[in-house]
Amino acid sequence: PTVARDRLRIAIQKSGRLAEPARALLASCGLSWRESRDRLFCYGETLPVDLLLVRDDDIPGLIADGVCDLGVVGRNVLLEQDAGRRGDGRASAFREWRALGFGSCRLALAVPEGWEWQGAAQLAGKRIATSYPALLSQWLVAQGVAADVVLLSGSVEIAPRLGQAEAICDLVSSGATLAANQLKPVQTVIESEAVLAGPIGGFDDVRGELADLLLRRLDGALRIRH
Ligand code: PRT
Ligand code: ZN
Repeated sequence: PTVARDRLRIAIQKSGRLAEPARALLASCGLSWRESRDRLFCYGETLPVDLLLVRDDDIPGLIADGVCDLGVVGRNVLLEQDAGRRGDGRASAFREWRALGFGSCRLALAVPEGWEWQGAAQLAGKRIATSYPALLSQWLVAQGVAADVVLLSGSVEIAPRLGQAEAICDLVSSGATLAANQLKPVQTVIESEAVLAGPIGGFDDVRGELADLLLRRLDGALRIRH
């Protein structure tokens, strides 16, 4: 996709945890939009910076395909999809440009409360349920542990009770969901928060200047918040 474009297109989550904070942060950078009737596309008014409202899981691929220039997504999603691509022998096609300071959580291994945790070796030969197979597999390789990764797209925390797995690897913020399922976090795989994601390189048309302007304003807005 080498078509020169004169507007910047940013993908954000349509609904969910990151939707409102992402929009509010971009608005605090002086952006405003006119919403389309289908509410999937918001046309930039104060600056030529448009929004595309999508599922968070689609954001890295939209950047890789050049459909969107930038995106706001959890680092957990970005790293998982990057690890998945590289596992398939493909090159990296997106990276983290800025950490945004909201949507904090961690991808953690959790085991039944009754286990006396002695370290990663305890997971050898066990089944671990997760929605993050590439990051979990990478972590297991780094630990030198052979375990079975059971891929579930949701409700990972009930897998041990259902007998689908002995342990899980899932996002944790307050820890209430783990506790409600008699599980305890024992190891952090990655620390996550919402990030501004973009291509590996930059843009070679006017989008480069728009992105620079946005980054300057974003850095100012992030400094004020912290
Ligand atoms: O519809 P779409 O696909 O866009 O949304 P989604 O349902 O996939 O994502 P969403 O909105 O749930 O989460 C978006 C992003 O928010 C994630 O990718 C993370 O980067 C971030 N985030 C921050 C979290 C959490 N905190 C979090 N707690 N995402 C999910 N959770 C889950 C967690 O897995 C647990 O099951 O929330 C549950 C409650 O957590 P506790 O520990 O507070 O009980
Ligand atoms: Zn999602």
